[in-house]
Amino acid sequence: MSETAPLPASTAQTDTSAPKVGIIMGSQSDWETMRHADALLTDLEIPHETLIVSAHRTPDRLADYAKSAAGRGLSVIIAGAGGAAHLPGMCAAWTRLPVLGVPVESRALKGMDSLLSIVQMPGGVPVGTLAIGSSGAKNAALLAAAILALQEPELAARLEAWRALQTASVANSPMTDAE
Ligand code: RP5
Repeated sequence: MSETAPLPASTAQTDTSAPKVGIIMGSQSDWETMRHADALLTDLEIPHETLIVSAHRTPDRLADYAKSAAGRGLSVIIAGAGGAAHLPGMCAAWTRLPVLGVPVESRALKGMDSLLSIVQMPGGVPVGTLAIGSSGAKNAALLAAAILALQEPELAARLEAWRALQTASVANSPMTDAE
């Protein structure tokens, strides 16, 4: 997994309107995974922001971010981290907003450590845990879109169109190597 993919400037907003979804990640090295959530939210025209926020290295930044998120107008937070991945859970501890956790694939344990760190929350502090890696990041964005679409008919239409395109892209039968 590349650790050199460029991350937009911290606190960068990818839309000029107020962000509705916050994508946070524990390290620059998580961007290669989390960029898939960023790309999908951009495709669906959902205002969002991307930041590096580490539960361990920048705990005050995490507390400030999570505590202010609802007041700033965010509706959903997507939090991706790897290894001892406490970011989604600690974020959920500081906010009532839905938090979607993405386990980043770690080098040592292939993301099993990340997954188990995120999924096994105590009752009372929920984190919606996605799959390990880029599929999880992509699906976190789709879930965030589905949550927002409950209140936004135009977004619901864009989400349905995205799904219809995906369905149409699946071939009826596999191609052989010769084709
Ligand atoms: C976690 O530690 C991050 O979310 C990242 O997945 C992992 C490794 O971070 P780096 O050492 O690459 O910065 O906090």
